[in-house]
Amino acid sequence: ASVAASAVGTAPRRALVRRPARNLAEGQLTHLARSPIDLARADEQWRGYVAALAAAGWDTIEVEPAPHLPDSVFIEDTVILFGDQAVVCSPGAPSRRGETAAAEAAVRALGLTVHRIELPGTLDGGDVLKVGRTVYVGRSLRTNGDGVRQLRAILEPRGHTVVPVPITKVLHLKSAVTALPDGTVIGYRPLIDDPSVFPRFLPVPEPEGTAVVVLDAGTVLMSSAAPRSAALFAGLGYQVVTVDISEFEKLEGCVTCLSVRVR
Ligand code: CIR
Repeated sequence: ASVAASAVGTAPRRALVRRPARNLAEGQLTHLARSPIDLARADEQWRGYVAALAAAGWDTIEVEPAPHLPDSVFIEDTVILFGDQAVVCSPGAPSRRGETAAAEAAVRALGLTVHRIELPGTLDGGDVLKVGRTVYVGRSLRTNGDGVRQLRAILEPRGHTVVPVPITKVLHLKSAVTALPDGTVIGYRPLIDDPSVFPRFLPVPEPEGTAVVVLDAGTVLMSSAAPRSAALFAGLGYQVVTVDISEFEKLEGCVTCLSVRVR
């Protein structure tokens, strides 16, 4: 019924989400110092994020909550979708390995074909950025060479090109770069080892401005912590929806981490 829905025809647009764990405050930290988490505020911010997806025409599917897995809200890391193919990830952090079973059950319930990255291969969904048929994969602390090799073996026969990208300054590839609807890769230059791997790269002025969720061809969702980046995208003709996700940013999460879009 919305303008956004008409932009992509009549196909239902769905996104997986997972509500925050009760021990969210114990989530993994790699580059940031621990600061107190307000759980009530995190719950409220998560509801705001889900409401923003819904307002843009996305039906959200809630994966079974995991109240004792602190990082389970960051569902993006557990499964990657390529059309009707799902790749269940192999989390690089041992504390996160219990998160994948429910994500796998959710994508099976959607009728998708399921592939799996297996140990000793590790791969976090936050390291995977799709731009057209190109799949950039962060070679990070979480994703190892075996994980990249397994993903390549799944995707290359299906017409995707897997391009590994060394990442040393942030947790995941998508903590440093994401892409606008037209495929331009955006990122905060100091967080990126080598932006020349991306054919079209646009630097943004704030670290929280690196992450956008494409809601439709003309609309992006991003953190309210990056107003100058929001102004940059608006100036390029995009509609920008912002959400406050400060409690998740304290745990090195960003807007992309909180959902998996089914497309
Ligand atoms: C972690 O360290 O695994 C979580 N505290 C944050 C995960 C963020 N996910 C993402 O960037 N895709």
